[in-house]
Amino acid sequence: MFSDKIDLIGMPLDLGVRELGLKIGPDAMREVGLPDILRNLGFDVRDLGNIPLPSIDVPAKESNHQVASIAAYCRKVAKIASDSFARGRMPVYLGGDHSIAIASLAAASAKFGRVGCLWLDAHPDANTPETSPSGNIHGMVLAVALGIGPEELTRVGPSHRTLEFEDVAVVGAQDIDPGELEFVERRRIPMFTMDDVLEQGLPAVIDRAIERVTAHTNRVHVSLDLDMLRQDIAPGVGLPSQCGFNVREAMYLCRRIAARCDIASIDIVSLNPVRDRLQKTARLSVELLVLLLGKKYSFDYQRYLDG
Ligand SMILES: [Mn+2]
Repeated sequence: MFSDKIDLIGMPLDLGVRELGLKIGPDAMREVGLPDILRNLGFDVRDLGNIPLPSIDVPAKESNHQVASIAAYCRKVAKIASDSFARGRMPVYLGGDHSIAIASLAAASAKFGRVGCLWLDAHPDANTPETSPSGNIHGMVLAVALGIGPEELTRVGPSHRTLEFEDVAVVGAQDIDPGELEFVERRRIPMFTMDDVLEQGLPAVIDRAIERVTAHTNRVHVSLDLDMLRQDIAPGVGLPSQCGFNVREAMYLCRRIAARCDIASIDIVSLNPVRDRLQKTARLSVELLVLLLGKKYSFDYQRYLDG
């Protein structure tokens, strides 16, 4: 891990999908105690709060305006994160929709040069404006990071792309649009679906993904979309799925990444408290984040200790 000094950066961004509830995702993670949990585990934590969204009033379907707003917002957050890096601190981004990764990848590559990226997600987010069935930016973010997509977004980072094709791996994909499949196949991006996980086993899959993202890079950015989880354990996301990772698998995945990657920064995205039940998803997201940081925390065990 890059540093045990953590900067929590709330990004209540919902312009990439316009889904009611995403805006309060970062606060839901704070609500279950994230900053103090990390402090009690020995981390030096600064909570930079929620970075305010640009005030806009744009109809949901006018995606051009969303592109400009998302680009401006991500540029602003990337600057804040660059300051964190300059102070030797590791940014942890709390979303918000997956568009926040445009900011985090821009900041990581500005700091470390060539970075790898583990895209842990039920969706490869590899659409372009031409292929996207919904037109939602959150489904185009990985393509944008690879330099393909609306120019305003691909130019948020230090160059026209923040990732090289050979430095990316998608893990946990299950809902893949035809255009996305063509995108990842044509560019030979390893995409490990849940079927691959079933057939090859999770340890083999994650190790191959880690090998790929560490081979030519200085650091790894981990972008965790909570919709990679099964809906019964993580109902609080926009697009829940029945076939995602269970708790045991997700925890193994995070532990393995922590043990084998030199992590630059982490996104936790798609937490939607409006759809959550009894803060289940918020709690699990905190437990997974702690594992990615190389420690362990269990809400159940803590409750037992507290009597
Ligand atoms: Mn995603």
